[in-house]
Amino acid sequence: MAGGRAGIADLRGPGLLNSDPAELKAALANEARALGFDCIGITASGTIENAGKHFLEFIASGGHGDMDWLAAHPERRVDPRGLWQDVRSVIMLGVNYGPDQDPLAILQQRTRAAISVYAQGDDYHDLIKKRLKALARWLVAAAPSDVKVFVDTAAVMEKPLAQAAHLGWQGKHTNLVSREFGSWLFLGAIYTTLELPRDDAEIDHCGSCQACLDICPTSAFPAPYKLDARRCISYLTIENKGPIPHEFRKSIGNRIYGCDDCLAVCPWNKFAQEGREAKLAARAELQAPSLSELARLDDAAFRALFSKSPVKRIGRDRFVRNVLIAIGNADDASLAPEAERLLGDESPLVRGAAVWALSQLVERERFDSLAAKSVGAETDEAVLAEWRVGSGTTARPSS
Ligand code: B12
Ligand code: SF4
Ligand code: SF4
Repeated sequence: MAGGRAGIADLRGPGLLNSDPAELKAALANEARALGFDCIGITASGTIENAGKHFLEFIASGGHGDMDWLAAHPERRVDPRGLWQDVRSVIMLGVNYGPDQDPLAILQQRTRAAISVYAQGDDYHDLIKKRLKALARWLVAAAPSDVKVFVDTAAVMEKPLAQAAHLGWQGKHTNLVSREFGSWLFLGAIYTTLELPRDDAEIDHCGSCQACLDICPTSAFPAPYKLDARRCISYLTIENKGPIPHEFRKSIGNRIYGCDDCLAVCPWNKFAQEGREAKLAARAELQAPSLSELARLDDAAFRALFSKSPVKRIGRDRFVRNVLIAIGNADDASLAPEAERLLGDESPLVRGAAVWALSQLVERERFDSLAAKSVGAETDEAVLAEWRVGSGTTARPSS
Protein backbone atom coordinates (compact mmCIF):
# COMPACT_ATOMS: atom_id res chain seq x y z
CA MET A 1 0.00 0.00 0.00
CA ALA A 2 1.44 3.36 -1.03
CA GLY A 3 2.64 5.53 1.83
CA GLY A 4 2.58 2.61 4.27
CA ARG A 5 4.52 2.41 7.51
CA ALA A 6 7.88 2.77 5.78
CA GLY A 7 6.93 6.32 4.84
CA ILE A 8 6.21 7.58 8.36
CA ALA A 9 9.65 8.98 9.09
CA ASP A 10 9.51 11.11 5.95
CA LEU A 11 6.01 12.33 6.70
CA ARG A 12 7.04 13.49 10.12
CA GLY A 13 9.69 15.75 8.61
CA PRO A 14 9.21 19.43 7.94
CA GLY A 15 8.24 18.57 4.33
CA LEU A 16 4.81 17.43 5.39
CA LEU A 17 4.23 20.32 7.77
CA ASN A 18 4.68 22.68 4.84
CA SER A 19 2.57 20.61 2.51
CA ASP A 20 -1.01 21.42 1.71
CA PRO A 21 -3.98 19.97 3.63
CA ALA A 22 -4.97 17.72 0.72
CA GLU A 23 -1.55 16.08 0.84
CA LEU A 24 -1.85 15.61 4.60
CA LYS A 25 -5.28 14.07 4.14
CA ALA A 26 -3.99 11.62 1.52
CA ALA A 27 -1.07 10.64 3.75
CA LEU A 28 -3.45 10.21 6.69
CA ALA A 29 -5.63 7.88 4.62
CA ASN A 30 -2.59 5.80 3.66
CA GLU A 31 -1.50 5.56 7.27
CA ALA A 32 -5.03 4.58 8.35
CA ARG A 33 -5.07 1.72 5.85
CA ALA A 34 -1.62 0.59 6.93
CA LEU A 35 -2.86 0.49 10.53
CA GLY A 36 -5.75 -1.78 9.56
CA PHE A 37 -8.65 0.60 9.00
CA ASP A 38 -10.73 -0.24 5.94
CA CYS A 39 -12.21 3.18 5.27
CA ILE A 40 -11.77 6.77 6.33
CA GLY A 41 -13.58 10.05 5.73
CA ILE A 42 -13.56 13.55 7.18
CA THR A 43 -16.32 15.84 8.35
CA ALA A 44 -16.66 18.70 10.82
CA SER A 45 -18.90 20.16 13.50
CA GLY A 46 -22.28 21.43 12.38
CA THR A 47 -22.86 18.64 9.86
CA ILE A 48 -25.31 16.46 11.83
CA GLU A 49 -27.99 18.92 12.94
CA ASN A 50 -30.88 16.72 11.75
CA ALA A 51 -29.47 13.70 13.51
CA GLY A 52 -29.20 15.76 16.69
CA LYS A 53 -32.87 16.69 16.39
CA HIS A 54 -33.87 13.07 15.84
CA PHE A 55 -31.73 12.01 18.77
CA LEU A 56 -33.58 14.39 21.11
CA GLU A 57 -36.93 13.04 19.84
CA PHE A 58 -35.71 9.49 20.45
CA ILE A 59 -34.75 10.27 24.04
CA ALA A 60 -38.02 12.16 24.65
CA SER A 61 -39.97 9.09 23.45
CA GLY A 62 -38.16 6.91 26.01
CA GLY A 63 -36.80 4.67 23.20
CA HIS A 64 -33.46 4.36 25.02
CA GLY A 65 -35.02 2.30 27.84
CA ASP A 66 -32.65 2.00 30.81
CA MET A 67 -29.63 3.33 28.90
CA ASP A 68 -29.45 6.46 31.05
CA TRP A 69 -25.89 7.07 29.88
CA LEU A 70 -27.29 7.64 26.37
CA ALA A 71 -29.69 10.31 27.57
CA ALA A 72 -27.12 12.09 29.76
CA HIS A 73 -25.54 15.31 28.42
CA PRO A 74 -27.32 15.42 25.06
CA GLU A 75 -25.49 18.67 24.20
CA ARG A 76 -22.24 16.69 23.99
CA ARG A 77 -23.72 14.17 21.57
CA VAL A 78 -25.73 16.27 19.15
CA ASP A 79 -22.73 18.34 18.03
CA PRO A 80 -19.03 17.49 18.37
CA ARG A 81 -18.34 21.00 19.76
CA GLY A 82 -20.64 20.20 22.68
CA LEU A 83 -18.11 17.58 23.76
CA TRP A 84 -14.98 19.54 22.84
CA GLN A 85 -15.20 23.21 21.95
CA ASP A 86 -11.89 23.23 20.02
CA VAL A 87 -12.65 20.47 17.55
CA ARG A 88 -12.35 21.57 13.91
CA SER A 89 -12.42 18.30 11.98
CA VAL A 90 -13.84 14.86 12.70
CA ILE A 91 -12.02 11.92 11.15
CA MET A 92 -14.30 8.88 10.89
CA LEU A 93 -12.87 5.41 10.48
CA GLY A 94 -14.33 2.00 9.76
CA VAL A 95 -13.09 -1.54 10.34
CA ASN A 96 -14.73 -4.28 8.28
CA TYR A 97 -15.83 -7.33 10.28
CA GLY A 98 -17.66 -9.15 7.48
CA PRO A 99 -18.49 -12.75 8.55
CA ASP A 100 -17.31 -15.84 6.64
CA GLN A 101 -20.74 -17.51 6.86
CA ASP A 102 -24.42 -16.61 6.83
CA PRO A 103 -25.24 -15.26 10.33
CA LEU A 104 -28.88 -16.36 9.96
CA ALA A 105 -28.07 -20.08 9.47
CA ILE A 106 -27.45 -20.73 13.18
CA LEU A 107 -31.02 -19.64 13.98
CA GLN A 108 -32.23 -23.01 12.67
CA GLN A 109 -30.09 -24.97 15.15
CA ARG A 110 -32.33 -24.62 18.16
CA THR A 111 -30.14 -26.45 20.68
CA ARG A 112 -27.17 -24.23 19.83
CA ALA A 113 -26.61 -20.60 20.68
CA ALA A 114 -26.51 -17.68 18.25
CA ILE A 115 -23.94 -15.07 19.33
CA SER A 116 -23.98 -12.00 17.08
CA VAL A 117 -21.13 -11.71 14.61
CA TYR A 118 -19.57 -8.71 16.30
CA ALA A 119 -19.11 -10.67 19.53
CA GLN A 120 -17.65 -13.93 18.20
CA GLY A 121 -14.07 -12.63 18.16
CA ASP A 122 -12.00 -10.33 20.37
CA ASP A 123 -13.52 -7.12 21.70
CA TYR A 124 -13.42 -4.52 18.90
CA HIS A 125 -13.24 -1.65 21.40
CA ASP A 126 -9.72 -2.61 22.49
CA LEU A 127 -8.46 -3.25 18.99
CA ILE A 128 -9.89 -0.08 17.45
CA LYS A 129 -8.90 2.15 20.38
CA LYS A 130 -5.26 1.08 19.93
CA ARG A 131 -5.39 1.78 16.21
CA LEU A 132 -7.07 5.16 16.73
CA LYS A 133 -4.37 6.16 19.21
CA ALA A 134 -1.64 5.09 16.80
CA LEU A 135 -3.21 7.08 13.97
CA ALA A 136 -3.74 10.10 16.23
CA ARG A 137 -0.06 9.98 17.29
CA TRP A 138 0.94 9.89 13.65
CA LEU A 139 -1.26 12.89 12.90
CA VAL A 140 0.09 14.95 15.79
CA ALA A 141 3.64 14.19 14.68
CA ALA A 142 2.83 15.09 11.08
CA ALA A 143 0.96 18.30 11.89
CA PRO A 144 1.06 19.60 15.48
CA SER A 145 -2.49 19.66 16.86
CA ASP A 146 -4.67 18.38 19.69
CA VAL A 147 -6.64 15.17 19.22
CA LYS A 148 -9.14 12.96 21.03
CA VAL A 149 -10.12 9.41 20.04
CA PHE A 150 -13.45 7.64 20.53
CA VAL A 151 -14.98 4.26 19.88
CA ASP A 152 -18.54 3.44 20.86
CA THR A 153 -18.64 4.49 24.50
CA ALA A 154 -18.27 8.30 24.35
CA ALA A 155 -20.99 10.89 23.70
CA VAL A 156 -20.34 10.81 19.95
CA MET A 157 -23.00 10.16 17.28
CA GLU A 158 -20.80 7.87 15.27
CA LYS A 159 -23.29 6.81 12.59
CA PRO A 160 -24.45 10.29 11.51
CA LEU A 161 -20.84 11.52 11.60
CA ALA A 162 -19.77 8.55 9.48
CA GLN A 163 -22.50 9.36 6.97
CA ALA A 164 -21.40 13.01 6.91
CA ALA A 165 -17.84 11.77 6.25
CA HIS A 166 -19.02 9.60 3.30
CA LEU A 167 -18.41 6.19 4.90
CA GLY A 168 -21.97 5.07 4.20
CA TRP A 169 -25.56 5.99 5.03
CA GLN A 170 -27.87 5.25 7.93
CA GLY A 171 -30.24 2.64 6.57
CA LYS A 172 -33.82 2.12 7.62
CA HIS A 173 -32.53 -0.13 10.43
CA THR A 174 -30.56 2.94 11.65
CA ASN A 175 -27.13 1.35 11.19
CA LEU A 176 -24.54 2.58 8.74
CA VAL A 177 -24.57 0.73 5.41
CA SER A 178 -21.47 0.86 3.24
CA ARG A 179 -21.47 0.41 -0.53
CA GLU A 180 -18.17 -1.43 -0.11
CA PHE A 181 -18.70 -3.45 3.09
CA GLY A 182 -22.48 -3.72 3.49
CA SER A 183 -23.62 -3.85 7.12
CA TRP A 184 -20.35 -4.95 8.69
CA LEU A 185 -18.36 -1.90 9.73
CA PHE A 186 -17.24 -0.98 13.22
CA LEU A 187 -16.86 2.76 13.63
CA GLY A 188 -14.34 4.95 15.45
CA ALA A 189 -13.63 8.68 15.51
CA ILE A 190 -10.73 11.10 15.90
CA TYR A 191 -11.58 14.69 16.80
CA THR A 192 -8.79 17.15 15.89
CA THR A 193 -8.10 20.86 16.09
CA LEU A 194 -6.77 20.75 12.50
CA GLU A 195 -8.77 22.10 9.59
CA LEU A 196 -8.77 19.23 7.11
CA PRO A 197 -10.51 18.98 3.72
CA ARG A 198 -13.99 17.50 4.20
CA ASP A 199 -15.73 14.78 2.28
CA ASP A 200 -19.27 15.09 0.98
CA ALA A 201 -21.98 13.33 2.95
CA GLU A 202 -23.11 9.96 1.54
CA ILE A 203 -26.69 9.80 0.31
CA ASP A 204 -29.36 7.24 1.21
CA HIS A 205 -29.43 4.20 -1.09
CA CYS A 206 -32.23 2.23 0.61
CA GLY A 207 -34.80 3.10 -2.04
CA SER A 208 -38.03 1.13 -1.67
CA CYS A 209 -36.36 -1.78 0.14
CA GLN A 210 -37.55 -2.52 3.67
CA ALA A 211 -36.15 -6.01 4.21
CA CYS A 212 -34.59 -5.05 7.56
CA LEU A 213 -37.88 -3.71 8.90
CA ASP A 214 -39.78 -6.82 7.83
CA ILE A 215 -37.39 -9.38 9.30
CA CYS A 216 -37.12 -7.91 12.80
CA PRO A 217 -38.38 -10.67 15.15
CA THR A 218 -39.60 -8.25 17.82
CA SER A 219 -41.03 -5.46 15.61
CA ALA A 220 -38.53 -3.00 17.03
CA PHE A 221 -38.98 -0.42 14.26
CA PRO A 222 -42.00 1.85 14.83
CA ALA A 223 -41.16 3.47 11.47
CA PRO A 224 -38.33 3.37 8.92
CA TYR A 225 -35.13 4.94 10.37
CA LYS A 226 -36.53 4.70 13.91
CA LEU A 227 -35.66 2.04 16.44
CA ASP A 228 -37.34 1.44 19.78
CA ALA A 229 -34.31 0.03 21.58
CA ARG A 230 -36.54 -1.43 24.31
CA ARG A 231 -37.81 -3.98 21.79
CA CYS A 232 -34.45 -4.76 20.16
CA ILE A 233 -32.94 -8.16 21.02
CA SER A 234 -29.53 -6.53 21.18
CA TYR A 235 -30.79 -4.29 24.00
CA LEU A 236 -32.80 -7.06 25.67
CA THR A 237 -29.90 -9.53 25.80
CA ILE A 238 -27.00 -7.11 26.44
CA GLU A 239 -28.13 -3.87 28.05
CA ASN A 240 -31.20 -5.01 29.98
CA LYS A 241 -30.16 -6.05 33.48
CA GLY A 242 -33.42 -7.51 34.79
CA PRO A 243 -35.62 -10.39 33.65
CA ILE A 244 -36.37 -10.35 29.92
CA PRO A 245 -39.97 -9.15 29.46
CA HIS A 246 -42.32 -12.06 28.72
CA GLU A 247 -43.63 -10.63 25.47
CA PHE A 248 -40.19 -10.97 23.79
CA ARG A 249 -39.05 -14.35 25.11
CA LYS A 250 -40.41 -16.54 22.32
CA SER A 251 -39.21 -14.18 19.57
CA ILE A 252 -35.68 -14.19 20.93
CA GLY A 253 -35.31 -17.81 19.81
CA ASN A 254 -31.71 -18.94 20.35
CA ARG A 255 -30.14 -15.44 20.14
CA ILE A 256 -28.21 -15.25 23.40
CA TYR A 257 -26.07 -12.17 22.75
CA GLY A 258 -27.12 -9.45 20.32
CA CYS A 259 -28.90 -9.93 17.02
CA ASP A 260 -27.85 -9.62 13.37
CA ASP A 261 -31.12 -10.19 11.52
CA CYS A 262 -31.64 -6.66 10.23
CA LEU A 263 -27.97 -6.38 9.26
CA ALA A 264 -27.74 -9.80 7.61
CA VAL A 265 -30.76 -9.35 5.35
CA CYS A 266 -29.57 -6.11 3.74
CA PRO A 267 -29.13 -6.51 -0.04
CA TRP A 268 -26.05 -4.27 0.06
CA ASN A 269 -24.22 -7.18 1.70
CA LYS A 270 -23.71 -8.58 -1.78
CA PHE A 271 -20.73 -6.23 -1.84
CA ALA A 272 -19.57 -7.26 1.65
CA GLN A 273 -16.11 -8.75 2.06
CA GLU A 274 -14.74 -11.01 4.77
CA GLY A 275 -12.98 -9.06 7.51
CA ARG A 276 -9.17 -9.09 7.27
CA GLU A 277 -8.45 -8.82 11.01
CA ALA A 278 -7.74 -12.22 12.55
CA LYS A 279 -8.50 -10.98 16.09
CA LEU A 280 -12.05 -10.05 15.07
CA ALA A 281 -12.67 -13.35 13.28
CA ALA A 282 -15.12 -15.78 14.88
CA ARG A 283 -13.58 -18.12 17.46
CA ALA A 284 -14.56 -21.67 16.51
CA GLU A 285 -16.03 -22.34 19.96
CA LEU A 286 -18.35 -19.31 19.71
CA GLN A 287 -19.83 -20.02 16.28
CA ALA A 288 -22.39 -22.60 17.41
CA PRO A 289 -21.84 -23.43 21.10
CA SER A 290 -24.22 -25.92 22.66
CA LEU A 291 -26.82 -24.46 24.99
CA SER A 292 -26.34 -27.22 27.53
CA GLU A 293 -22.61 -26.48 27.84
CA LEU A 294 -23.21 -22.75 28.19
CA ALA A 295 -25.83 -23.37 30.88
CA ARG A 296 -23.17 -25.07 33.01
CA LEU A 297 -20.76 -22.13 33.11
CA ASP A 298 -19.95 -20.86 36.57
CA ASP A 299 -18.37 -17.45 37.03
CA ALA A 300 -14.77 -18.65 36.55
CA ALA A 301 -15.58 -20.75 33.49
CA PHE A 302 -17.59 -17.88 32.00
CA ARG A 303 -14.66 -15.50 32.42
CA ALA A 304 -12.24 -18.01 30.93
CA LEU A 305 -14.43 -18.74 27.88
CA PHE A 306 -15.08 -15.06 27.20
CA SER A 307 -11.63 -13.70 27.99
CA LYS A 308 -10.99 -10.65 25.72
CA SER A 309 -14.51 -11.03 24.30
CA PRO A 310 -17.20 -8.31 24.48
CA VAL A 311 -19.56 -10.93 25.95
CA LYS A 312 -17.65 -10.82 29.24
CA ARG A 313 -19.16 -7.40 29.93
CA ILE A 314 -22.63 -8.73 30.79
CA GLY A 315 -21.36 -11.11 33.46
CA ARG A 316 -22.23 -14.76 34.05
CA ASP A 317 -25.73 -14.28 35.54
CA ARG A 318 -27.14 -12.16 32.72
CA PHE A 319 -25.50 -14.49 30.21
CA VAL A 320 -27.01 -17.64 31.74
CA ARG A 321 -30.37 -15.82 31.89
CA ASN A 322 -30.14 -15.46 28.10
CA VAL A 323 -29.07 -19.09 27.64
CA LEU A 324 -32.13 -20.22 29.62
CA ILE A 325 -34.46 -18.24 27.39
CA ALA A 326 -32.91 -20.03 24.41
CA ILE A 327 -33.27 -23.38 26.22
CA GLY A 328 -36.95 -22.61 26.75
CA ASN A 329 -37.24 -22.00 23.02
CA ALA A 330 -35.30 -25.09 21.96
CA ASP A 331 -38.33 -27.36 21.76
CA ASP A 332 -36.17 -30.16 23.14
CA ALA A 333 -37.17 -31.72 26.47
CA SER A 334 -33.71 -33.28 26.86
CA LEU A 335 -32.52 -29.78 27.89
CA ALA A 336 -34.95 -29.64 30.82
CA PRO A 337 -32.41 -31.04 33.35
CA GLU A 338 -30.12 -28.05 32.64
CA ALA A 339 -32.90 -25.67 33.60
CA GLU A 340 -33.93 -27.83 36.56
CA ARG A 341 -30.42 -27.72 38.00
CA LEU A 342 -30.43 -23.91 37.76
CA LEU A 343 -33.59 -23.65 39.88
CA GLY A 344 -31.15 -23.74 42.81
CA ASP A 345 -28.79 -21.08 41.39
CA GLU A 346 -27.67 -18.25 43.67
CA SER A 347 -28.85 -15.60 41.22
CA PRO A 348 -32.60 -14.84 41.23
CA LEU A 349 -32.21 -13.65 37.62
CA VAL A 350 -31.05 -17.15 36.67
CA ARG A 351 -33.66 -18.94 38.83
CA GLY A 352 -36.48 -16.90 37.27
CA ALA A 353 -35.33 -17.68 33.72
CA ALA A 354 -34.96 -21.37 34.67
CA VAL A 355 -38.59 -21.44 35.80
CA TRP A 356 -39.69 -20.00 32.47
CA ALA A 357 -37.55 -22.45 30.48
CA LEU A 358 -39.14 -25.35 32.35
CA SER A 359 -42.61 -23.96 31.77
CA GLN A 360 -41.86 -24.28 28.05
CA LEU A 361 -40.23 -27.70 28.13
CA VAL A 362 -41.91 -30.01 30.66
CA GLU A 363 -45.40 -31.40 31.08
CA ARG A 364 -47.78 -29.56 33.34
CA GLU A 365 -47.65 -32.27 36.00
CA ARG A 366 -43.87 -32.16 36.18
CA PHE A 367 -43.88 -28.36 36.35
CA ASP A 368 -46.37 -28.38 39.21
CA SER A 369 -44.34 -30.93 41.15
CA LEU A 370 -41.17 -28.81 40.73
CA ALA A 371 -43.14 -25.75 41.86
CA ALA A 372 -44.35 -27.61 44.95
CA LYS A 373 -40.73 -28.43 45.86
CA SER A 374 -39.26 -24.98 45.14
CA VAL A 375 -41.79 -22.30 45.99
CA GLY A 376 -41.64 -22.75 49.77
CA ALA A 377 -37.92 -21.99 49.88
CA GLU A 378 -38.04 -19.14 47.34
CA THR A 379 -37.69 -15.64 48.79
CA ASP A 380 -37.40 -13.54 45.63
CA GLU A 381 -40.67 -11.95 44.56
CA ALA A 382 -39.80 -11.90 40.85
CA VAL A 383 -38.98 -15.63 40.88
CA LEU A 384 -42.20 -16.39 42.72
CA ALA A 385 -44.05 -14.43 40.03
CA GLU A 386 -42.41 -16.64 37.37
CA TRP A 387 -43.72 -19.75 39.17
CA ARG A 388 -47.21 -18.27 39.29
CA VAL A 389 -47.15 -17.34 35.62
CA GLY A 390 -45.79 -20.76 34.71
CA SER A 391 -48.52 -22.51 36.67
CA GLY A 392 -51.10 -20.39 34.94
CA THR A 393 -52.31 -19.08 38.28
CA THR A 394 -51.81 -15.46 37.24
CA ALA A 395 -52.23 -13.72 33.93
CA ARG A 396 -49.05 -13.50 31.87
CA PRO A 397 -47.70 -9.97 32.29
CA SER A 398 -47.23 -7.92 29.14
CA SER A 399 -43.81 -6.68 30.22
C1 B12 B 1 -26.96 2.94 21.96
C2 B12 B 1 -26.42 1.99 20.94
C3 B12 B 1 -27.13 0.81 20.69
C4 B12 B 1 -28.53 0.58 21.24
C5 B12 B 1 -29.52 1.43 20.41
C6 B12 B 1 -29.30 1.26 18.89
C7 B12 B 1 -29.68 2.47 18.07
N1 B12 B 1 -30.02 2.21 16.81
O1 B12 B 1 -29.62 3.57 18.53
C8 B12 B 1 -28.68 -0.96 21.08
C9 B12 B 1 -28.26 -1.65 22.36
C10 B12 B 1 -30.09 -1.44 20.72
C11 B12 B 1 -27.67 -1.22 19.98
C12 B12 B 1 -27.74 -2.30 19.14
C13 B12 B 1 -26.84 -2.56 18.12
N2 B12 B 1 -25.66 -1.92 17.90
CO1 B12 B 1 -25.17 -0.28 18.82
N3 B12 B 1 -24.64 1.41 19.46
C14 B12 B 1 -25.20 2.28 20.25
C15 B12 B 1 -24.35 3.56 20.38
C16 B12 B 1 -23.57 3.48 21.68
C17 B12 B 1 -25.13 4.87 20.30
C18 B12 B 1 -26.14 4.94 19.13
C19 B12 B 1 -27.07 6.11 19.28
O2 B12 B 1 -26.63 7.24 19.37
N4 B12 B 1 -28.36 5.83 19.35
C20 B12 B 1 -29.38 6.83 19.52
C21 B12 B 1 -30.22 6.92 18.26
C22 B12 B 1 -31.29 8.00 18.35
O3 B12 B 1 -29.36 7.33 17.24
P1 B12 B 1 -29.40 6.71 15.79
O4 B12 B 1 -29.44 5.24 15.81
O5 B12 B 1 -28.28 7.34 15.04
O6 B12 B 1 -30.82 7.23 15.34
C23 B12 B 1 -31.02 7.88 14.14
C24 B12 B 1 -32.24 7.45 13.44
O7 B12 B 1 -33.21 7.06 14.38
C25 B12 B 1 -32.57 8.71 12.66
N5 B12 B 1 -33.96 9.13 12.64
C26 B12 B 1 -34.82 9.25 13.63
N6 B12 B 1 -35.99 9.70 13.18
C27 B12 B 1 -35.85 9.88 11.87
C28 B12 B 1 -36.74 10.33 10.92
C29 B12 B 1 -36.30 10.41 9.61
C30 B12 B 1 -37.25 10.90 8.58
C31 B12 B 1 -34.98 10.04 9.25
C32 B12 B 1 -34.49 10.12 7.83
C33 B12 B 1 -34.10 9.59 10.24
C34 B12 B 1 -34.55 9.52 11.53
O8 B12 B 1 -31.87 9.80 13.25
C35 B12 B 1 -31.26 9.35 14.43
C36 B12 B 1 -30.00 10.11 14.62
O9 B12 B 1 -29.08 9.88 13.55
C37 B12 B 1 -23.42 3.41 19.11
C38 B12 B 1 -22.00 3.99 19.29
C39 B12 B 1 -22.01 5.50 19.19
N7 B12 B 1 -21.39 6.17 20.13
O10 B12 B 1 -22.57 6.06 18.26
C40 B12 B 1 -23.38 1.89 18.90
C41 B12 B 1 -23.39 1.38 17.43
C42 B12 B 1 -24.45 2.15 16.71
N8 B12 B 1 -23.82 -0.01 17.55
C43 B12 B 1 -23.31 -0.78 16.68
C44 B12 B 1 -23.69 -2.13 16.48
C45 B12 B 1 -22.76 -2.99 15.66
C46 B12 B 1 -24.90 -2.61 17.01
C47 B12 B 1 -25.59 -3.95 16.69
C48 B12 B 1 -25.50 -4.36 15.24
C49 B12 B 1 -24.99 -5.05 17.62
C50 B12 B 1 -25.63 -6.40 17.49
N9 B12 B 1 -25.28 -7.19 16.48
O11 B12 B 1 -26.43 -6.78 18.31
C51 B12 B 1 -27.05 -3.65 17.12
C52 B12 B 1 -27.91 -3.10 15.95
C53 B12 B 1 -29.33 -2.79 16.31
C54 B12 B 1 -29.95 -1.71 15.41
N10 B12 B 1 -30.82 -2.09 14.49
O12 B12 B 1 -29.61 -0.53 15.56
C55 B12 B 1 -22.30 -0.06 15.79
C56 B12 B 1 -22.94 0.19 14.43
C57 B12 B 1 -21.95 0.24 13.28
C58 B12 B 1 -22.65 0.61 12.01
N11 B12 B 1 -22.13 0.10 10.90
O13 B12 B 1 -23.62 1.31 12.00
C59 B12 B 1 -22.05 1.27 16.63
C60 B12 B 1 -21.79 2.52 15.80
C61 B12 B 1 -20.83 0.98 17.54
C62 B12 B 1 -19.50 1.08 16.79
N12 B12 B 1 -18.59 1.94 17.24
O14 B12 B 1 -19.25 0.42 15.81
N13 B12 B 1 -26.73 -0.24 19.91
S1 SF4 C 1 -30.94 -6.21 15.89
FE1 SF4 C 1 -32.56 -7.77 15.70
S2 SF4 C 1 -34.13 -7.19 17.21
FE2 SF4 C 1 -32.74 -5.42 16.95
S3 SF4 C 1 -33.74 -4.17 15.40
FE3 SF4 C 1 -32.33 -5.53 14.29
S4 SF4 C 1 -33.56 -7.33 13.74
FE4 SF4 C 1 -34.71 -6.20 15.31
S1 SF4 D 1 -32.22 -3.83 4.26
FE1 SF4 D 1 -32.97 -2.39 2.70
S2 SF4 D 1 -34.00 -0.78 3.87
FE2 SF4 D 1 -32.72 -1.92 5.32
S3 SF4 D 1 -30.79 -0.79 5.37
FE3 SF4 D 1 -30.55 -2.38 3.80
S4 SF4 D 1 -31.16 -1.36 1.87
FE4 SF4 D 1 -31.90 -0.08 3.55
